[in-house]
Amino acid sequence: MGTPSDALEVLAENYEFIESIGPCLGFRRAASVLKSLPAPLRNINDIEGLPCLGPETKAVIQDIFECGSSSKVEEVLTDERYRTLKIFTSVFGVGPKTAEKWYRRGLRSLEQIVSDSSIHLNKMQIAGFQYYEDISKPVSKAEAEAVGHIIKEIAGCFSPDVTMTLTGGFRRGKEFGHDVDFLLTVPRPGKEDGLLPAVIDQLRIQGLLLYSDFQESTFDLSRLPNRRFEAMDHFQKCFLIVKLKKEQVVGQQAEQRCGRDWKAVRVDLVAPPAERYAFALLGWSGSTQFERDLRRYSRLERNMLLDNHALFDKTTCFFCNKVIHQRRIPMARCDSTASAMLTA
Ligand code: DCP
Ligand code: MG
Repeated sequence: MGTPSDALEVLAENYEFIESIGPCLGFRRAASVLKSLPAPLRNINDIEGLPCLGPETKAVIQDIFECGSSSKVEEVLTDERYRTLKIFTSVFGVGPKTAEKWYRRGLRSLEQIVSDSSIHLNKMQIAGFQYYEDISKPVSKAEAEAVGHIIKEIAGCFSPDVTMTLTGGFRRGKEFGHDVDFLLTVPRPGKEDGLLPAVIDQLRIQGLLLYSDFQESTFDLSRLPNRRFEAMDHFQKCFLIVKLKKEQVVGQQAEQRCGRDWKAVRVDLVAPPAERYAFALLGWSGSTQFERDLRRYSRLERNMLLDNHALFDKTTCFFCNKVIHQRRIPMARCDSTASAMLTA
């Protein structure tokens, strides 16, 4: 089963599949606490004084130390529904809701899905199945860097002063990831709008584009912050599958696959305006749990709102710096700014 944090991740995922968000987040947070320890737990006494570990979590860890595994976790791992949803959600473009729908129709394997003509797959899911063998395998750091060289070269032709950063798990020092995330921008305001379309076009011309889902920017600072936190930011972005040739990877880590000399790799590109780059970089560096805790800390401890676009001080107007006396919605703007915006 692996480590106690792996066990807690299994329980979190199972709760995610049944859309039970509270327990899901509780187990995820506990797993993060264990992962952040300087050394692995050696016995049950090591958890004394650790934050965010509730009684259920403690019971799971205790079972692991006393019996070698947790019966609660074993039960989940052998549960047909959990196992099936885990397989279905491993396909790019398939979330828990779709997986659940397929499960309810009695489907249990990926083969059954692709051979069932009554199932309508969207463009993303078709690509997910088409390149499943490659994109369900981890991407190595060398592969991520090789993708980075290709994108940087193309983006550099669009604008020589492009800034590009490898984000996500690789920025946190991970050796493997499920995809490769990059942030790109150019200094001249507005010019970033043309950046991702140019990169996508050039990848297509070079025969390296296997799939692309481009999303226009809906970023408008005057409409932020939102009252409800949104998982996705409003910057221009694209979700891609690119062809990475074996010879492009330093050390040739990509072994020959089925006689092919390339591997399909999932790549996310995000292009915020240069003046928003720092916030976007913070938001895309992760981990998801760290981002969640950072936003929570901003809100509860600092009376501020943090998202991928900005840090809003709830006590002063974000636009003119005047003190806001009354807590109002939308927050972070004073009455005069709010009415100026309404009449604009
Ligand atoms: N992110 C977030 N909230 C989400 C999804 C993502 O804050 N709901 C942020 C944190 C992630 C980053 O975006 O670290 C990149 O998303 P990925 O899903 O690619 O996650 P990682 O790169 O961390 O993991 P992996 O190594 O599996 O790609
Ligand atoms: Mg990633």
